[in-house]
Amino acid sequence: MQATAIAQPNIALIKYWGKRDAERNLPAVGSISITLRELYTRMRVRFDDSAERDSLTVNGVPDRQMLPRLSACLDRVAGPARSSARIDSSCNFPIAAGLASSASSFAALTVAGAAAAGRRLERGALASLAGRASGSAARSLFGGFVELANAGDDIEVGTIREARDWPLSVVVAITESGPKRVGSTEAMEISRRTSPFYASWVERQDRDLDAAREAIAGRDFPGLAAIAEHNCLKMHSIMWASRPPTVFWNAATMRCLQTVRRLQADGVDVFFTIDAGPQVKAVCLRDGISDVEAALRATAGVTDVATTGLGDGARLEAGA
Ligand code: 2P0
Repeated sequence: MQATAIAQPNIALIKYWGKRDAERNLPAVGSISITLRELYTRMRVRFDDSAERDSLTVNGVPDRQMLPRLSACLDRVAGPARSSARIDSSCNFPIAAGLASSASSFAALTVAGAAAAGRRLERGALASLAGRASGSAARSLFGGFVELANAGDDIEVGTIREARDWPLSVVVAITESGPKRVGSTEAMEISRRTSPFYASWVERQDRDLDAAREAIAGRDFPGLAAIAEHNCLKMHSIMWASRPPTVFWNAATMRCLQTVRRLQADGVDVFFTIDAGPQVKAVCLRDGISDVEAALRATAGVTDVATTGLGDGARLEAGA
């Protein structure tokens, strides 16, 4: 009746933005991500017949705001007739600030919830369930380089290259630690309804996915850098052109981009990507880590820098 799981966030190199079915939370486009190693969410789920309703703590503090989404996820994982659940979550990085905390949270919740309910599910089935709660969470079920594709009425997710085959690093530059102003789900919907660029984004995504897959297969860093930066800037352009506009960047976000450009001009293998928040993720090869860290740390407005390699998919915690 109790299980604990751990999951890491993932960073999309080819982004998911927009839904083809809001009810089932199916993405409009495929995506490719890398699962991180050092940042994590740990979730403990305990089904308890004596509890009247679900409860949640986040880093030890009771939280009501996130609870309805977590309860709905557990209903799908364990069935609506399940007992009430006590959910305890802890996270070693800022929540809801564009660092994919929902991805690691729902991936860990799905794995822990299924185990606590005694359900043995394949990883693909767990990914589908996690994806119903949060699209990007489906990718955190897998490690290394992960592709999420649309497949009929469902999604299909899997590792396309192991982390050890191409051990990239990610330096995350934190430019703001508060929660974001607009949630991804809402921003995506505004983009879909109002952005003049949305239709061409959806139409061109397969080409970007092909280019990224090929670059990953060939460990072609400049190739992956070019397509990932292009795809990221395209996603933000859609939002900038929506009504009302969604601008997740701040001045330090832009300065980090300039820092990455300067590093590239100096011959460092590095590229940037930015998600639904103001943080900048700089992806680099191991040799470049100290240069990238130092340059981002020295960038005005950067409050912290965290470096991580690539890691594994969500899993039950040993002994839990
Ligand atoms: C991604 N993002 O591919 C993209 C890039 C943010 C920017 O997936 O509505 O929390 O819960 O399915 O997964 C963040 O959105 O959205 C996201 P929902 P989610 O990583």
